[in-house]
Amino acid sequence: MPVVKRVPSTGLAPEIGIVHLGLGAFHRAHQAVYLQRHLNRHGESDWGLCSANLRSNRILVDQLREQDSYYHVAEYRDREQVTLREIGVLREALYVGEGGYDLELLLQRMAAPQTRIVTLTVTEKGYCLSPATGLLRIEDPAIAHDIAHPQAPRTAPGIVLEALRRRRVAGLAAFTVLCCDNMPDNGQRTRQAVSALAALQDEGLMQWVNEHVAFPGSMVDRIVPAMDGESFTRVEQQLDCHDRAAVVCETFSQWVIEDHFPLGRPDWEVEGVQMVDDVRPFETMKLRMLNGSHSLLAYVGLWVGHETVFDAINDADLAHFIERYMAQEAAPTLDMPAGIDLAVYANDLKARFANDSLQHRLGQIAMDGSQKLPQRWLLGAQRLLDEGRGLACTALGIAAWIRYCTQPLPGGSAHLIEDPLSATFADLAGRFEGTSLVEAFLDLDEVFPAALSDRAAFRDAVQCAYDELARDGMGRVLGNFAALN
Ligand code: CS2
Repeated sequence: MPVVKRVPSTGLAPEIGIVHLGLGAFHRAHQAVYLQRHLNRHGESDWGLCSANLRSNRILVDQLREQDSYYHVAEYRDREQVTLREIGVLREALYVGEGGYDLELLLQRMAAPQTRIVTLTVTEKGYCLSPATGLLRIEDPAIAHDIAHPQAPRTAPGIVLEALRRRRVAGLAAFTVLCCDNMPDNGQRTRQAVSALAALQDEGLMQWVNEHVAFPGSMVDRIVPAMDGESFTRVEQQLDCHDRAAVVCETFSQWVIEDHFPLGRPDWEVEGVQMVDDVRPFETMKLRMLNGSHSLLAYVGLWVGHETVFDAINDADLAHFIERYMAQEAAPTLDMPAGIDLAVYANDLKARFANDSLQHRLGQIAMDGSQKLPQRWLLGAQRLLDEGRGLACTALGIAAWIRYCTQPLPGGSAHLIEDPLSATFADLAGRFEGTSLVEAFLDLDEVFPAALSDRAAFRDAVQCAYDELARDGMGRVLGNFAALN
């Protein structure tokens, strides 16, 4: 049994100062924890939190309401040490999924004078932007709905915009919009989504958004696996805590934020948040080193029969492959401020992946690949090619992803492809195979920017990796990498 350190929620945050969109496990274990620490330190705070679930999981919201919005975060350093944190800063949980339910309440909260910040964790696809170009997908039915019904929005950009419209009409200053999703230049991407939608609804509103709304970027990092039956049992038995809204995560946590909050913000820096002028180097580092490795572990690891990140990183050949990817295909594409040592960062990441108390499923990471790969692998790959470097690990990852999206795993039954492009993948799998299947995937302009897919060296590398996989199988291909040095 681990040694459990308990940290109760102390203090009171009667007023809602921050509204959050995307009440998932990540938000509960990241932004809410920083706010809770702020509250515990101050005793009283006007930065109480209201969080809304925009899609699935009405059950979570009901559960939180039953618990007065209190819940626990179990931060596992390893199997021996865990901190159990009580979160009381969440004042209200709302559900805005199918049927709308609390939409009006959410919009009222966002438009209230005391709300000064709106944060978001709605996943990459929640912004309705093309992953390759970052432009608003106006053909997306949910966006089409929001254009036709601006006051009853369904998408995150639509909800933010409607709340801003109400503030403008009421003569209130705009809240600051803080994106906490894993996208490059995420503040600008969010601005792009909201502003492009405004342009299609109301020109005057678009100008007001462009002039008055701050969209600082941020880099968020904490490994927070989705909760499953086993994690709930562990919380209940090991920690003696009955809480159906609990979350399990690692001890590590990082938040780097661009310091641009016209209506003020909590003094987050005291809790270790890095407030910076430009978050982009940090975001790019995390996306290519951590998330890029995660996606490789997922598509390659599932292929050889692993289920969790822990299993995959304990496979010596796969660990070697990831080290090689980080050192030769991710780190060389990064321009970091002085003082950041990428070799140390890479080692720390490997140690985090090897945390034996997290059941972080590779299948969870493999979801939504079309939305993730551009920023994790493809932008870096362009730079590798520009500089005449090799991209064998990245090419193998892409080949493994194509196979994952179109064929059952070796020895396994067909798996569910959870991805906004899953119907397209099924269509391509039905019409093509082998070389022409790879060609068809590389022609998906939503995923592969033309600047990359037009390059013969890139296409050849992916074709070659795909052929090698078909011929030799993943185990042997990984073995070949391991033999390289
Ligand atoms: C993961 C991330 O699911 C995924 O794609 O790579 O959720 C990852 O665990 C977080 O970004 C870590 O901060």
